[in-house]
Amino acid sequence: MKRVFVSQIKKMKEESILVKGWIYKIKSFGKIAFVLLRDKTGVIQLVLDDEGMIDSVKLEASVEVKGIISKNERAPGGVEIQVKELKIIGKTYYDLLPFSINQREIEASLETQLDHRYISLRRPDKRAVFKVQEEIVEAFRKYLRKHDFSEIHTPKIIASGTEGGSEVFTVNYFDRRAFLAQSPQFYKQMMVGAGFEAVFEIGHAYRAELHNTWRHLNEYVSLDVEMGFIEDENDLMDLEEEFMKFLFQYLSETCKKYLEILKVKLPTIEHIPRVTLSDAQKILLEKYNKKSPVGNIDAEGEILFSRYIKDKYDSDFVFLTKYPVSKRPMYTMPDDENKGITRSFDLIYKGLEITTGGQRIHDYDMLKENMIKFGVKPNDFGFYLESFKYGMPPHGGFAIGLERLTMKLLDLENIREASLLPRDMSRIMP
Ligand code: AMO
Repeated sequence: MKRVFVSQIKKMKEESILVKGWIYKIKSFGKIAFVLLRDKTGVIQLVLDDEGMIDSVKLEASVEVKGIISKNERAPGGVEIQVKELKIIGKTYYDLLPFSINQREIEASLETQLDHRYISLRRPDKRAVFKVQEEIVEAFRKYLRKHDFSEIHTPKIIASGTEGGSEVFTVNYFDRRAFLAQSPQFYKQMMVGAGFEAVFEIGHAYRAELHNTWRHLNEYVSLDVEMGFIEDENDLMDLEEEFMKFLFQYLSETCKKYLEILKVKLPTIEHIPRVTLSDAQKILLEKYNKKSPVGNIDAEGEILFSRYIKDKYDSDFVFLTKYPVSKRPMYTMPDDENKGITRSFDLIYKGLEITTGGQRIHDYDMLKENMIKFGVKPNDFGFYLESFKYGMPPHGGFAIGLERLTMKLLDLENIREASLLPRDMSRIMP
């Protein structure tokens, strides 16, 4: 007999079927028991009327069940299975589950849930986060492929940091020191110059940041884009804005079931306002008496400014543009109309930075000079700099943090909830 998934049962007639899954809930009345079986597609009620069978079931054991579909208005979903045969195919070896997963909420801290990810993810709502995340990645790939971007896979063991600063993990590479990539930055630029013109990458990024916060991970998934032959950074913001519109539309079509489980309603995106950093700082000072650090906006400022944008433009998103040279990496294109300013931007979503991007310096001499200005030795980035000797076109790009985007989209409180197996300062297991 062929296995039937729970989501298929509703459309079937009252016939014999085989289902497989886990025991989710047991309500036993001695001679009869109502048992919920859960598979990856949903939950169905089983009716057991054999005492031996009833005694054999244990929460979260995996089972194979043969029975007959029966419509019953009082059953969850209006349908149940009258069980004829039940076989335990995955035994359990516990006295008590680490925490109960079949109640309205899990009564365990996030840390405990993460320690037992294999159990917490058995809950449909916890898994739904990653089903939505899967579709975010799919939308990213679909959108960019449709616009003729090439998907690339660049190395994560690299010879030098890309983003400046000391937030880089060191690894032993045979008899040499190497680093874990903070971003595919140099390689995505090289691949634009190598003739692909427009590329994207979905890959892991590593940051040795000493931040144990609700919005930082030490390993995250970066959705990277790089595009050649641009006019300026506005081309990049246009691209990201169009992608976001596509994404929200795509998710509302593909993730109905998961968004419902998570009680999330997605708005449609009309237009994402663009505000210069210095204007945003002025507004924060005037409206909220909020002082900002030089050349930046802190986390509180991002939240306040998002609130202002929401009130004024009814947008959850805002591009902050034109960051100062001092706050951007050495590869960022200066703005020739504004001394000390770059052609760069951040995208803030519901009070959190989810993207950094900008136009890059594409001229060899200018890049070399800028490296020296930034106090980095051009020789240390020889392979990168070399690639600019052969007609590198004007280009730029951006990167979206997948977990941050997921977290804000689904109104989660902590970025760890949007990471299958998060890596933070105190966690490298499971
Ligand atoms: P940046 O360093 O700003 O830019 O990173 C881009 C985006 O990646 C996400 N992100 C993180 N997410 C979780 N935990 C972290 N520790 C973390 N660090 C960064 C954020 C952030 O906006 N090379 C440039 C991008 C570019 O210009 O193309 C870069 O990496 O969502």
